[in-house]
Parts: sequence; structure tokens; C-alpha cells
Amino acid sequence: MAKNPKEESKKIKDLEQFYKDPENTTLTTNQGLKVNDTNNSLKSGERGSTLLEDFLLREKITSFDHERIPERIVHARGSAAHGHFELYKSIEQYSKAGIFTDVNRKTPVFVRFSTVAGSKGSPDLARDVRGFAVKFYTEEGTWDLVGNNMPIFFIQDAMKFPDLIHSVKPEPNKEIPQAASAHDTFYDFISRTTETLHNQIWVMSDRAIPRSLRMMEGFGIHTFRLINDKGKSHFVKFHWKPKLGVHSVTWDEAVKINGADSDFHRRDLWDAIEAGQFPEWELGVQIVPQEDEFKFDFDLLDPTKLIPEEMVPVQIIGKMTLNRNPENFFAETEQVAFLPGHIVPGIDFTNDPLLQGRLFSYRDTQLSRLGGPNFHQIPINRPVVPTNNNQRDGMMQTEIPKGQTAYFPNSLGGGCPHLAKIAEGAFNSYEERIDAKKIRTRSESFNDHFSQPALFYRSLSPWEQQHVAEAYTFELGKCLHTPIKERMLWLISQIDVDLAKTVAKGLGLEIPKSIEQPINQAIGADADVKAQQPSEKKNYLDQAPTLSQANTRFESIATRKVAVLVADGFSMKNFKKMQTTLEKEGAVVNLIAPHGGKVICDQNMKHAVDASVMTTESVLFDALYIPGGKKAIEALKKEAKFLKFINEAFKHCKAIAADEEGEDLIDETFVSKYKQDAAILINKSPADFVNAMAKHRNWDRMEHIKNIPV
Ligand code: HDE
Repeated sequence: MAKNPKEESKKIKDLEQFYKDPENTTLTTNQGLKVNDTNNSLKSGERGSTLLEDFLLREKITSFDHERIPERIVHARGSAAHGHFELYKSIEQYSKAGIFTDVNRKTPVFVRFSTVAGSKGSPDLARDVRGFAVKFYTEEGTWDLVGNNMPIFFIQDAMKFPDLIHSVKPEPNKEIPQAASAHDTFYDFISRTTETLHNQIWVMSDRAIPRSLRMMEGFGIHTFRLINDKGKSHFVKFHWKPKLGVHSVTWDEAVKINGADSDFHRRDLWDAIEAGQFPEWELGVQIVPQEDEFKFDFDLLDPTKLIPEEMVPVQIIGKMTLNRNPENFFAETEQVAFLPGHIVPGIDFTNDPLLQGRLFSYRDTQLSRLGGPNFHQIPINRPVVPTNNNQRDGMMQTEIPKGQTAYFPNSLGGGCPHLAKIAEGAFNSYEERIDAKKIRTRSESFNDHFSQPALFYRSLSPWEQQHVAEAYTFELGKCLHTPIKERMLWLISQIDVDLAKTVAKGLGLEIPKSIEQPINQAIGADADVKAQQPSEKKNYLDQAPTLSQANTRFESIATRKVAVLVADGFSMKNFKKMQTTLEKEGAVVNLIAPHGGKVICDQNMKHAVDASVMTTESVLFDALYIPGGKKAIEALKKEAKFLKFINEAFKHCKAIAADEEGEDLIDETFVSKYKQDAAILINKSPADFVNAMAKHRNWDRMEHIKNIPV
């Protein structure tokens, strides 16, 4: 049972009219006809052929035959939840949007997280960008903030999106690999399109393998506008900051989690909400006055650039809480349609050429995905305010628009629906002065492709930098074509020479002294090739510490999963003390035993086992605890899987605690050589274990882990 109440918003009330509960109902056809046999078709004799007359068989099979709709072309794999957004303080000086001015509102939201490249059934821990799409059901209409968990994108112009996605998706001749960027076509494209390098280095970082969807940041990426009630515009970047901090797993774990539980993130989100441990993010805004548009060393309209928080601080203005799981995956999570074009008065677009293309793409894709122009009538997509217009008919019209007129202006319909004045809340686009030639090109102000990847890399801690080097080495190691790898090595050397040297060593290759020109081939045939090459690397900021996960929040162990390794005879005294402290801090304690069912502690009490060691893996937990109890430890020593469990947790830099005879089990593992490690806690207090877990991992251990052969 959830400890905290589930979301009960205006949107949930709207959805309730569509819920269908099978409890106490009789089986019927779609026409309401009661059915008394849904097991056998109608036949010409007991062993005869099935009759065409069998409308019951036809209805059941036809419905089944058409159960699938096209999966999203990108972001196919996703999970979602309901919740609400609350504003801490009004920002009416920047925006007139109700959601940003009314501190008494609780705006219902539906949020879908996703990976980008994989199919609907692909594993959650792919190395990938994560989608972070928020639908706000506001009183002025629906606003969709369709963002990612990284603050920048791969490309600068929507025109390149099909190329980018075709390069990362499974190769078209063999449909391999699934949900993976580690293959030739992707790096062929990346190495010839240098604007991608910034997002690419983020994907090589730990941000691409989050510990939980609840532990990642979200970003609107594009520069948007906020418009106040005087019509004045400010530029804005949106940020979501998770209350639990930003944490990741290691690549070795990610690969193993994908086998042990390919629904790891989806399950984690669902379980946390069911347990009443509601995920929360704070919304932050970076505001840039209109007058400062050209004050930066990069172009605000270029979506491959972030504004370092050290240059423009993030102002926290509100909080989003996810507190209700969907009732039905298909009806809600699959059918939800996000459109960056869904905005409300007080928010507006900029000329970012990527954003401009998205304004076309998302409506277009819903037409083939959801079957026609009435997808806004699907329950999850309905706004919480009335809609009235003269748009008519189309596939799956579920409303019954009344009256004689379906045009404007009309007199026969009393002029309705009538127009709204701007003072009454009508939307009007920001009046931007435009005086330009029509031209198919890229602004030269977008040409700086190396400065920000270098800033990102410089800002990482040594352990994060090591992970980046290992990720490049892995990904390029999976490419089969040496010229592609060499080209990448040269490009990486433009970001950071030492990084390139480490990767080159791992690949057994040399960094080329130069590469054939042009470096950047994502240009038009008649373009001035020289003008379109990446410009010299700049250093306008030495470091941006906010980009490093080493500087995230480390306050809480809430929702962290602790595996307690037990067998018959385990010490109840040790266990109880640890369990009480961990659960008080909100951690989830699981008993892992040699078998399922029950284990009996040294006080002869029976305890339900959460998982037998054969059905689980250490990669599914954040930390390990081994209580004492001589008999139990002797039994655990006999199961090699427990030793693997401990060695692997050590390799992944997790906190491990043991009490009394628990140390004997540690002594059977590689951990015996590293008992001085700060996160190996033998006969220490539960509070010490909590502190070690709150640090997420002991990355200082990384120098030793290569010696652990698991
Ligand atoms: Fe998307 N993207 N995208 N994208 N995107 C889609 O729309 C597209 C981009 C993002 O949970 C599609 O409904 C183009 C940036 C998310 O349902 C499609 C371009 C960002 C989701 C589409 C981009 C995103 C999508 C596929 C380049 C971060 C999942 C299904 C101009 C700011 C939403 C759908 C969900 C989904 C097109 C670039 C985020 C095909 C053409 C930049 C989170 O319309």
C-alpha cells in the first residue's frame, strides 16, 4: 500500500470517465451481447471445419489482429507516470503564463521517459540519451515540454535528423545492432558531422546510463522565450533537477542489468510510486534578457550549446511530483502524444532551426502512429479545458459537434465559436522583426564544434573522465572500419589530446596527424567549405563544476535497494539493527537466500525470502549487507553465486557491510584484500553504512577494480 495519497487532479477526474473495471461484470461482445463460450469456435460438427458465420470468433480475432500500432520512430521504449507541478514563486516579471504566475495552482502532469534508439521491447540500460517529456494540463491549454536528460542535442538543423537517426538505428541490411550506438554507421556519420561531438561526449559519460529515471536531470534544450503581460520577451532554458541527485551505474553493470532485468528502469519507477516514494524534480530557469542575445561566445539559437550555470545561474521556481502510475500502458503511455508546438500564452519559440523543424514533425508523426487528426480526443491527450473549433470529421471522431455551421465567420451559428481577445487569454505570437533573404544555409555563428565538448570533459572528475575514455574505447572498439576509428580519434584529439591518447591505446591505433578535408561534411554542395569548418577551440570558461555528477546531491539513501545475504541461522540481532536504520532512511531491504520461501534466523523466527540467489544478481542492488550467524555463513560459503555477488558489488564500487561472522564470507572473496576501503564496513555502525551508501559509490576504489575478475 502506498504511504502517500495518489494524484487526484482534474486530469485524473477526466480520465476516470473512461476507466473500465472488469470487476463483477459479464463477458460480452463489443455490442453488449452476453457471451457463454469464449473457448470454442462454431463448427460444422464436433470435428468439422469452422463456420464463416462465427461472428464471435471473427470479432475476437479481428480485434487481436489489429492490436498493434506503429511504435514511435524514435523514443519507442518508454515509461510514464501522472503527477503535478507546483510553483514556488511567481515569475510574472518574465512570463504571463498561469503556470508561472499562480502559486496556488497544482497543474496536473503526465511524464514519459524514454530511450531514443531502441525498439519498444529493448533493454532499459542501453547507452543512450533519455527522453524527458512533460505534458502540463494547464488552465490555459496543454503545454508540452518535450526534453531530454542532456542539455544539448546532436545536430543544429532539423534537416539532419533523419540522417542522424538512420545512422544510429540498426543497420538497414541486417537490422543489427538493437539499442546500441556502438557500430560503424553511427560513427561514420558522427565523424563527418562535427556538430554532433558535444552531445556525443555526453553520451560517452555516465549520464547515458542512469541508475534510475528518478535520478536524472531534464532539459528543454532549446532556448525558448518567456513573454510577460507587457509583451516583453526574455530568453529561457528549462532545467529539471532531481531531488535524489544525478546518479549512474557503471558500463559493466549496465550490460549485466540488461540481461538480469531488462525492465530495470521501468520497474524502478513503477515500484517507487507504488511504495509512496514519489519521484520529485525542481524546475529551474536560466533567464537571458533579450538585449543580451549576442553577449555569449556561442549562439543562443544553436541547440548543440548549453549556457553554463556558472555564467547564467539556474533559478529554481517550482517542483514536480510523480505520484500515480498509469492504469493502462497502451491507453496512456503508448497513446500519449507530445508536441513541442503545444504552448500557452507567456511561452513562445525562438528561431532555433532544430526547434522549428520539431514544430512540424511531432504532429505529423502522430498521424501515422495514432491514425488520424483526432488524436487529441484520446483520453490521455484531452486538455482539461474545453475545446471548440470548426475542425471536423476525420478518422475516429469521438465527439458529436452540434449545429449547422462549421466555418468562421458565420451568422447562422451566432458567430460561435467566437474569437477571444488577447486580454482574455488568447495566444499571440511574439512579434519578432524579420528582415532577411530566404537562404538555405547554416549560420557561421554555429561553427564552434569543439569548445563545449572540451569544457564538458574538463569539468568532469577523474573517475568520470576515465568512464568517458572507456566508453569511447568500447564504442569505437565495436566498429569494424579502421578509417572511421582513426577519424574519430583525430576529432577526439581536438577535444582533448590526453583523452584521445587513452582511447587510441585501447584501440591499438595511432592518432592521425591530420585528416583529409573537409572535417565537417554536413554542408551543402555549393557552400563555402572553408567557412563551414569547425572554428578554433575557445576557452571562455575553465570549468563548469555543475556539469559533473561528482557535485550532485548525496543527501539521501531513500529508495536505494540493499541486498541482505542470509541463510538459516543468520543473526537476528545484527539484521534487526541494520534493517531498522535502513528502512528509517527510506531504503528498500531485500533478503537474498540460497532458496526461495522462508529462512529461519538464530532466534527461530521465519522470514520471507525476497529472492533466491539463483533468480537475482548484485547489479540489481545499490549495496550489500551480510549479518553474522555461524551456521548461515557456512551455508552461504557453499554457494559460489554469493561470492560472485560480493565480488561484483565490490567491482561496481558499492558499499558493503558485514557484521561478526559475516566477515568470514568477505574473507572468501577478493574484497578480503581491500578491507581498508572507505565503503567496506566491517562491524561498523549502521549509520556508517548509510553514509557510505549516500555517496552512491566509492569511486576511489576504481584503481583496484581491474584486479577483480568478474
Ligand atoms: Fe524528438 N521526436 N525529434 N527530440 N523526441 C519524437 O515524436 C524529432 C528532438 C523527444 O515520450 C517523435 O511522438 C525531430 C530533440 C522526446 O512520446 C518524432 C527532431 C529533443 C520524444 C520526433 C527531434 C527530442 C521525441 C517520435 C529534430 C529534446 C518522445 C514519436 C528536429 C529536446 C516523446 C513522437 C514521447 C519523439 C522528431 C529532436 C526529444 C518523430 C524531427 C532536440 C523526449 O516526431
